[in-house]
Amino acid sequence: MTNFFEGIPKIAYEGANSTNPLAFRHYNPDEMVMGKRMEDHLRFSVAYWHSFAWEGGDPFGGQTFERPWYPQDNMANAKLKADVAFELFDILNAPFFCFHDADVRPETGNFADNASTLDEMTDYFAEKMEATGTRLLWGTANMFSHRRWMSGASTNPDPDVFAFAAATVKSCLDATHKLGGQNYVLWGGREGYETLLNTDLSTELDHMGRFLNMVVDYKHKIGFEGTILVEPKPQEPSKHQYDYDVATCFGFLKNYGLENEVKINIEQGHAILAGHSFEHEIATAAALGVFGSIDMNRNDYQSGWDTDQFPNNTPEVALAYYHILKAGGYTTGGTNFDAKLRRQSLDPVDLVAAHVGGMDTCARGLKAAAAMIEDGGLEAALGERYAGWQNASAKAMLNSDLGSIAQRVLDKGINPTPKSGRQEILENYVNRFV
Ligand code: XLS
Ligand code: NI
Ligand code: NI
Repeated sequence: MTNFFEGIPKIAYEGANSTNPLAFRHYNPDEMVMGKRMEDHLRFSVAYWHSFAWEGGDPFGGQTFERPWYPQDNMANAKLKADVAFELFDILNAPFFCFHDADVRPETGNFADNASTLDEMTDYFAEKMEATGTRLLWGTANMFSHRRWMSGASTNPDPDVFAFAAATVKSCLDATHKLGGQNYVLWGGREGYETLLNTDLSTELDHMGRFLNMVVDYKHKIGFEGTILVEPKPQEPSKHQYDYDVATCFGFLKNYGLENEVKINIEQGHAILAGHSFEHEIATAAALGVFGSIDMNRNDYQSGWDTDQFPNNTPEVALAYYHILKAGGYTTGGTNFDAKLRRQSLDPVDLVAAHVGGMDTCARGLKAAAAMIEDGGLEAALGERYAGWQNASAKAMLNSDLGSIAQRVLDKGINPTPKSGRQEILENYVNRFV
C-alpha cells in the first residue's frame, strides 16, 4: 500500500439523494438494467496515460502535478506508479484499465531495452491483476510522442521508422495478449500530414493499409482473441489524420480488405472535432457493422481542442448509450475514460472525484437510455415514420429500376404529401428521461 490516496475511502453507491462527494449516486454495479448488471453494461476502464503519466502540461506551460513517481524515467518509479494505479482501480471498483507502452515503462531510446522493460512491467501488472481481478480493456502503442515518430509511424517516409513501428506494435500486442486484453487499439496521431507539399498521400495510405493487415495477421498467428480497433480523429497533433472519422475509417478498412477484422473505438471529443456528434459516430459505426468501443470524455465547446474532460452532461451521454444499447451493447468493448484532470486539479482527491462524477454521469445516461428503450417511444415514432416501406409495392421498388418506377409514378399518379418530422415533439420526449 502506498499512502497516495490516504484518507480516501473505497467509493460506495449511496443512491441519488446522497450529498457525499465521494459516493456514487447512480453507478450501482449490481443493479439490473434491461436484464443485465450495470457493471456489465458499462464496462468502465481507467486510462493510465491521463491519470498517471500526464504531468499537467499544456502547450504554454509544463508540469503542474507533483507525484511521488516522478521523474518517470526509471523502473522503481514505474512500479510505484503501477502500485498507485491499482489502488485507484480498487477505490473506484473499476473493472478495467487501458495503457500505452510509453505510459508504463521508462523511455530508453532503444527498442530492445523498451521491449524488455515493457515485459517486466506487464509481468508486474499480471500479478496485480491476478490479485485484484482488474482486467485489461485494451493495450496500445504510443507512436506519437517520441521524436522518432514526428513524420508518422507506419506512414513515415523512412522505412526504418516503419520497421520500428512494426516491432513496437508486435511487442505491445504480445503484452496485451499476455494480460488477456479484450481489444488492441491503434490510434494514429501522426498517421497523417502537416502539408501535402511533402506528402505522397497514396503511398502513405497503402503503407498504413499493409501495416494494419500485418497487425491482423499477427493477432491470428499468436491466437489473440481480442478485437483490433482503430480510433478516428480528424486532426491534432497532425494537421490532417487519415483516420478522420468513422465513415473515413470504414472506407479505409474496405479498401484494404479489413472491414470484417477491425472495428472502431469512438471518442466523444474526436467526434466533436470532426464536426459530428458522438451519437452520430456511434450510429454510423453500428450501421456499418464496425462499432467496437468508446473513449468517453467531453470537449470544451469553445476551445476547439481535444480537451479530454471527464463527461458531465447527462443528456449527451444518454443519447450515446441509447445508440450503443440499440446496437446490442458492447461485446469486447467498454467505456474507457480517455479523460484527464484540469491542470489546476492538483490533489489525489481530484483524480478520484473526476472518475466518480464521470462514472455517475455514464450510469445516469445508461439508465435514461434504457428507460427510453423500454418505453419504446422513439422506436414507435421511427416505425411510424418508415411505415410506408412495409408496403409490398414499396419494397418491390428496391429490386426494380428507374424506368419501371417512373412508369408506376405515371400510372398511379403518385404525388407525395409531406409529413411532419416531429423533431420538437421527439426532443421533448427525450427530455422526459434525461
Ligand atoms: C488521443 C487519443 C489517444 C488514444 C490512444 O487523442 O484519444 O489517447 O485513445 O492512443
Ligand atoms: Ni482516445
Ligand atoms: Ni483523444
